[in-house]
Amino acid sequence: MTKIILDCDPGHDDAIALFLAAGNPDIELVAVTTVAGNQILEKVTRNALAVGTVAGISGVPFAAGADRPLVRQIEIAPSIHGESGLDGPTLPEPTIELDPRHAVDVIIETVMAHEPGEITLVPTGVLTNIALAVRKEPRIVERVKEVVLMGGAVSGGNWSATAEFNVVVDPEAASVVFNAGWQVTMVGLDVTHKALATPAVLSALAGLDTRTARFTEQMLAFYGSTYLESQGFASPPVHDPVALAYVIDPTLLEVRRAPLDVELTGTLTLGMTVADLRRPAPADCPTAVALDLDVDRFWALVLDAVSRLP
Ligand code: PIR
Ligand code: CA
Repeated sequence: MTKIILDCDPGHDDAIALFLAAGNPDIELVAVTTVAGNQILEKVTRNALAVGTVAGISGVPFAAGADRPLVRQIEIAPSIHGESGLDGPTLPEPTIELDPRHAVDVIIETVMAHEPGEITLVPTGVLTNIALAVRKEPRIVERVKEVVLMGGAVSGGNWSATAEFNVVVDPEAASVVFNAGWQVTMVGLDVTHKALATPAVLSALAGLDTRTARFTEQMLAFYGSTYLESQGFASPPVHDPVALAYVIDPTLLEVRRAPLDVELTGTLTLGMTVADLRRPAPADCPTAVALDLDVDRFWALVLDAVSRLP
């Protein structure tokens, strides 16, 4: 069993990551924290509670975190995720109650209450909460097992020509996370753009007669239409569960250790993630980047998790 904290901004693909966490038998979800990103904090937090309710999650703290980046203006992505941040399905009235603590305190308290090497952080949104947690309690750095995040890209971008949304919206936070000294694996667009919800995936989903599967179908119908319209994808990339899939089964991804940093002063390249792949990484290099994905086994894992949920 791997214990994870999912720090997210649901978000259609964050919701599917939450389903994977809830339905996979090898993952123990110990906390869900939210951060402003795909939509404002209030909306993504509401969505997290509703999605957790669909999945039948109970006994897991859900806590709201940062409502804006460390330094920059907030940016949101309604062109992809809609006005609610999770347009498409009808959201149930949440039965999960929001934890009164700040997400940053939930992250710190959860990590410090577990043994060293027990908790894996899986950020699937902007990295503000994680950076704040490192600054508030630096001892989490050596206590966390590893950080496996969805964000960045070895090559290209989606929010600009050179930058990915989760990194460029709060690049200073990404800098803190990449340079903290803990093990960081960046699962970026290079691999998540292969995790496409194709017609074959949609029909497999349609074969699972559960409310979570129907909810997922409704999400993907909306998310597919916005991805087609705004980025010309025939099938939408389902980014966030790929990071968690790596935690569940590292053989699903090809990952290479490499020095990694983020551009904080560029004009055309603000938020660009730079991995140095020129030569084998030094032995003590704590960062790694994902380069390839076993697409069929990834979807089998996601569908299996969804099939186990209500
Ligand atoms: C996806 C996202 C933001 C913008 C676009 N265009 C597409 C969200 C996803 O939730 C994912 O975590 C990450 N940010 C992909 O860039
Ligand atoms: Ca996300």
